[in-house]
Amino acid sequence: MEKSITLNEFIIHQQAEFPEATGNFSCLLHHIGIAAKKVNREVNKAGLVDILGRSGCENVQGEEQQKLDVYANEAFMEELQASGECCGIASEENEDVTTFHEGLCRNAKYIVCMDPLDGSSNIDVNVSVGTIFSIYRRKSPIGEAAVLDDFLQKGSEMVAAGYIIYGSSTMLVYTVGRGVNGFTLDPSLGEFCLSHPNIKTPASGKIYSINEGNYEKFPVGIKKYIKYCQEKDAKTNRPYTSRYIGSLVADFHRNMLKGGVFMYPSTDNHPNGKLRLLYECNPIAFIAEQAGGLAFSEEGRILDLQPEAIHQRVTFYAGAHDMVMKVKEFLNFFN
Ligand code: AHM
Ligand code: MG
Repeated sequence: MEKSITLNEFIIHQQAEFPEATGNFSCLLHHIGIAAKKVNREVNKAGLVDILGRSGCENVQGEEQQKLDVYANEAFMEELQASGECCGIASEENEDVTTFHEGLCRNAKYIVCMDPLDGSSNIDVNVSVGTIFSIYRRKSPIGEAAVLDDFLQKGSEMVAAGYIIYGSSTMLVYTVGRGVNGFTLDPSLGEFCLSHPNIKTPASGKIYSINEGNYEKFPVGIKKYIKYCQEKDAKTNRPYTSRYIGSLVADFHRNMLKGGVFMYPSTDNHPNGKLRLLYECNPIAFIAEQAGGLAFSEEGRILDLQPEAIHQRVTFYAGAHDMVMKVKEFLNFFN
């Protein structure tokens, strides 16, 4: 039987390709893998132990039970700190950044931005959710507390980005800027195994993903693009198929593998779009580009945007190269 490559083996091989690598970064990724397994365990038993949205209840040990998004936040925060390589975390769950610069983390040089459980409203109805993360090198001196500017780096400065999808199977997908690789959790081994090496997204596809309930408030170019997707045209293989889960990781992941475009434009409730630049759009954009696709907002290429705040929102269009270019064409022409 062919032996599968585990995430840890892959990380070590990848590290060997960088002669300057010290192993610190590999250690950080290793701990992200552990946190992912912990969250996976809780997501999988969510229906059984009734911890869905029940913050405030007690479990059999008399401990307070937590909502899954709170649990995921703590699991990732703990593991990142335990790695000793992370000096600061910006999380969707925390208003302010958290910094570590003493003890184990005194030499830490990495910053992590994360959404520990994205799409968590989907948990109650057994729909896929995800974790999204991005990793940067700190700008401030090692040994001191990380500062806001460490977190407000452009996406193009990212060292690595990834997501975990807790779906029909659990997958960890990440990039260090040398293509995208996907690992599926083998529950019998308790290991992430390389299942999707060097993922490349098709240049075009048939899927468009957008919450059409917000149609009235979309920019004119997006309204026209939606009509374009629905029109019949044999040459361009239209009409396209509409698919929208409402879980960014799941929607993006499907589109990346099959070919499609994900869109979250400005709406009435969210004039700048709903998704957050630091820990949703930037990491997904890095992966999209590394898979051969594109990601931009109405202000330009996502990875070129200068962040101004930790929880900043931006409009988001990501996926297959030709489809994203077409969306851009519609936006430029009509708006
Ligand atoms: P969350 O971070 O509060 O879970 O929200 C982010 C989610 C994304 O996963 C998804 O793409 C989007 O919100 C769906 O929003 P909507 O329900 O407005 O279509
Ligand atoms: Mg989110």
